[in-house]
Amino acid sequence: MLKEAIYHRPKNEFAYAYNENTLHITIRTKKNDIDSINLIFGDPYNWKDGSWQVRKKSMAKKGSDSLFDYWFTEVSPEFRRMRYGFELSDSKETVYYTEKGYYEELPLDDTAYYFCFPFLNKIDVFQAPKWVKDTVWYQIFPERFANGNVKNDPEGTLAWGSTEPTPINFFGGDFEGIIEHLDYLEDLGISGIYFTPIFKAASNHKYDTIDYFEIDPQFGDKETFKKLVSESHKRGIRIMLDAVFNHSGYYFEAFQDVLKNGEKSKYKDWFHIREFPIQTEPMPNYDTFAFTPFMPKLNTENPEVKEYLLEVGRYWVREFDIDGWRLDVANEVDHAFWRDFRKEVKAIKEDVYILGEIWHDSMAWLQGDQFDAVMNYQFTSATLNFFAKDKISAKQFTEDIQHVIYSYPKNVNEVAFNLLGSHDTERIQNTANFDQNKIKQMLAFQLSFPGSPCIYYGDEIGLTGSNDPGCRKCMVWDEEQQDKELYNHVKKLVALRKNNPLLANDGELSFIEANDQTNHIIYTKENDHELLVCIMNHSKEANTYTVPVDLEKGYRQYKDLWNDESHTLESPSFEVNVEPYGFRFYQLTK
Ligand code: ARE
Ligand code: CA
Repeated sequence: MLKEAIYHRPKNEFAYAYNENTLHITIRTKKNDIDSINLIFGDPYNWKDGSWQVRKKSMAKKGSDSLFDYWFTEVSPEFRRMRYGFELSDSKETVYYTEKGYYEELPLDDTAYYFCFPFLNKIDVFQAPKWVKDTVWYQIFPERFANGNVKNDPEGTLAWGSTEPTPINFFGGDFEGIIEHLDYLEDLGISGIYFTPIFKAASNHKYDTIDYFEIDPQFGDKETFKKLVSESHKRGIRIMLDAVFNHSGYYFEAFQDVLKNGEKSKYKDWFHIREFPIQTEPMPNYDTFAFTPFMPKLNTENPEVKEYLLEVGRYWVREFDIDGWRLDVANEVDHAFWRDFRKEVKAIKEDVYILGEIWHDSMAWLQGDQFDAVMNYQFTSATLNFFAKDKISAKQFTEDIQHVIYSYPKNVNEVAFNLLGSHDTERIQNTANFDQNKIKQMLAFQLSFPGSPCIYYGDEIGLTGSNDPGCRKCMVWDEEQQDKELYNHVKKLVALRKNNPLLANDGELSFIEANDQTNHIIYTKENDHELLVCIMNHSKEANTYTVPVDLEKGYRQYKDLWNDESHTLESPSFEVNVEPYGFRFYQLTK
């Protein structure tokens, strides 16, 4: 038993309240090292004859990444509090692991030995808006989706799609264009739109805000935006805006005032200015986003700045009824700011979704007091590495993706913003080297995975493009030039996910096969009456798989959800032949 590899902490993804009365407990051990684990637990105040009263519950090996196994169980302590330890056994020994270390015998004379979940306070339970787990997002970069009104086009606007996007060119996309195409989005079946910034700014991407309370005139006015929100809501589509609070734009009034009045400016503490006079070249002498002089970092610790930005957060929710905020460069803004931000916007609309843009481990922001989710680029990279780039094998993929899952609590994973690409990354077409079968299979994976998936505008019709700015091409509306087959594929996946909760967030996910010879994976999701079996054949050969079924659970039927074919189960397994880069979803019922 490799004790050094065993890890548990009574916090974060290892011990958390899943809901008002259930605790989830996870312990990590070296892969394939331990045979069984029991959770030993009790109420801290429950003593009898000088001995602490405990119970035992076996833990299940939930999954593994490349180095570790993860063991899991859930408990609903009667008085919402618990002390606990672990009984671990391999072929040679059984030991007890507690907060104070390892013991050969269970110490029952003092609860101070044990891990402590002091009390399950309802207010501390991580709670994201309920609608998010049933949402399929669509990301729109407003400058490039559709031009519905040439009168608001910025000077020098180019003909739609006439040339490649550059960091500075404009094509005139706007709200009227988006409203005209809401029926298209409704037909696709999506239920939320994430817009990159729409507030007044100088660039085509609008991440350099000039005025947080104004819509950029190239997109339209506030009335048109209201109409966009209400027309979307009518179609069951929620709206999320991008909040760029880490930095302002160069032409933001407060920064302009500092440029003009230097140390005398009443806004001098709104930014992080290292010395006066301010210089932008060759290097800015104030903090910025990356080293971009036209994006001065805002001092969110300054109460005036804080109040100003909190009002921005409240204003667009209160006056325009938006449903979510995506927070730009969220990890470079202080935690205290985000805690207040959450309170303020949720006080106006309880079920606003707060999504941070963080590309790295984000547990620190996902404890219930700050964000509901982060843009899950960890999911993105594992998924692209396997399905699009062929950079990793089947086994490595299932280990990498499980690593992502076991980094977070389950209620966090249910609302994770799972994307394959965005305005900051290469298009999936390019990443997959334009292989349509691989792309279709990858989309099938994304839309059968827990979380809240997002489709980047145009991916559904085969839009191409390399990294920023290449990935920001004008949407193609000429149907002759759209990949209709891909569109129908995405549409069908979205509908299937909506109609089969197991394809979304219902049930327990397990990876049951990952084979490097045949390069296939099989994963399942199961609730108390149904089992979903997903098979992905990521190889150039057709392959036949034998799917084992536990007949004792009473499964008697299986249905191919994609091809809509039902079969009766006669033996404890069934055989499936899957074409190269094909996939299957089987629903097993009793
Ligand atoms: C422009 C040029 C780029 C150039 C860049 C360098 O277009 O080609 O590389 O300048 O200065 C916005 C615009 C961009 C613009 C940028 C700066 O959309 O077009 O780029 O402003 O003017 C990190 C951050 C993450 C950030 C990405 C871009 O952590 O927050 O970098 N993403 C947001 C938005 C962007 C936006 C900004 C921030 C600024 O989504 O669109 O850019 O408001 C690794 C790292 C990550 C890193 C990621 C991507 O995985 O771990 O931390 O993200 O790569 O680089
Ligand atoms: Ca326009």
